Amino acid sequence: RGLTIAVVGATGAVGQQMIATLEKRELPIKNIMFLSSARSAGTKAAFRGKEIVIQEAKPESFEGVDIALFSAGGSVSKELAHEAVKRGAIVVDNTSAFRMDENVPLVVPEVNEEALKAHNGIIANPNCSTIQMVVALEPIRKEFGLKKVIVSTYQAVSGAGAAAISELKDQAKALLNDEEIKPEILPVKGDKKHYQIAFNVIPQIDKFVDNGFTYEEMKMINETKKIMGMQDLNVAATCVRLPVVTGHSESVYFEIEKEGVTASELKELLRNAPGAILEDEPENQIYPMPANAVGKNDVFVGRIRKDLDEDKGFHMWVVSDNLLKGAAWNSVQIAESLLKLGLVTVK
Ligand code: 11C
Repeated sequence: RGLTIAVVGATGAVGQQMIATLEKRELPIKNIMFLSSARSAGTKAAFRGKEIVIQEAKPESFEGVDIALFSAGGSVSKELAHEAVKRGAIVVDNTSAFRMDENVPLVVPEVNEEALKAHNGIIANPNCSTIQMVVALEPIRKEFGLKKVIVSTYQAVSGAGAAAISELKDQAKALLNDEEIKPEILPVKGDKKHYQIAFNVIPQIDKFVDNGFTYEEMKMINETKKIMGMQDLNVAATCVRLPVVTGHSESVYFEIEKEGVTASELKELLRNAPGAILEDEPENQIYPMPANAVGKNDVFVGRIRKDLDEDKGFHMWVVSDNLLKGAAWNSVQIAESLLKLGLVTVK
C-alpha cells in the first residue's frame, strides 16, 4: 500500500530538491517515477539508495500516478498537466502556467490549506518569493489586519535554474582571474540582453510588462492577493537578483489596520507562527541570512521594527531557501496536506 508519485523535471534545480525532500519526509510512497524532457531521459537518479532511470515525460507516463509534482517549465505543464489529470493524477504544479486560473487553487499550506478542497486536479505552487512573504504576513493579517505591502527582494540565482548557478560560479572564477566573461543567461534567458551577475546586482527578474513592472513583480502582487484572499490589498514589489547561489531575502514594509501595535507584539506573533522562525536580536546581531537558511524548510524573519512616521507601518526582513519552501518543500507539503485532508487515497 502506498502512493505512486511522479516528479516531472527530475534533473532540474527544483526537481532534485523535490526528490531529496520526498526522501526525507514520510509520505507513504509505493512507487516513484522520475520524468524529464527527452534530452535528459536515460540518465539515472537515486531514491533512498535505489537507482531510478529518468524517463521521457509523455501523456501515458501518468497512468497509475496518484500525485505528479511538476517543475519542468510552464510549457511542459501546459502540455502534460491536463493529460496527467485525465489519467487520475493530482498535479502539484510549480510553474506559473495555472496560478492565476480561477479554477486552480494557489496554495501555501500555512496560509490557505483549505483551498485545496476546491481543486479540480491541478494545484498551483506559488512563486518562491511570494511564498516566503505570505508565510510571514499571514499571522500579522489574522491578528491585526493588513492594508498595504511594499517589498524589495534580494533573490538568489538558483531561482533561475541550474544553468544560472553555473553562470554565477563561472563568472566569479573568471573575473577573479582577470579573464573575460560572456553573460548568456541572466537576468532572463531569452531576453534581448544579458548582464554580469558575479560582483553585481541586477534589478530585473523575468521580462518587463508594459506597466514598468517585471513579471516576477507582478507574480508577487497578484499571487499574494489570491493566496491571502485579499483582492483589495495594496501590494507593490521591486525584484532584484544578487550573486547569491541559494536563499531569497526580502525587505518588507507593511501597514496593518489596527492602531497602537508595537514591534514586540509582532515579534511574539512571529515567534509562534507556523512555518516561521523568528531570528530577531539586534543587540546580539542576530537576523536571518541566506547562508544560514540554505537546506532548511522554514521561513526566517527578523529586523522587525516600527516605522518612524507611520503608526500602522512596520518593516521586516524575510529569508528562506527558495528551492525548498519556495518550491520543492511547499510542493511536497501540499501533497502531505492532500493526504491529511483525505483528498488523495492510499491504495
Ligand atoms: C526566480 N522567482 O527567483 C523566480 C523563479 O514562477 O516559479 C520562480 C519562477 C516561478 O527567478
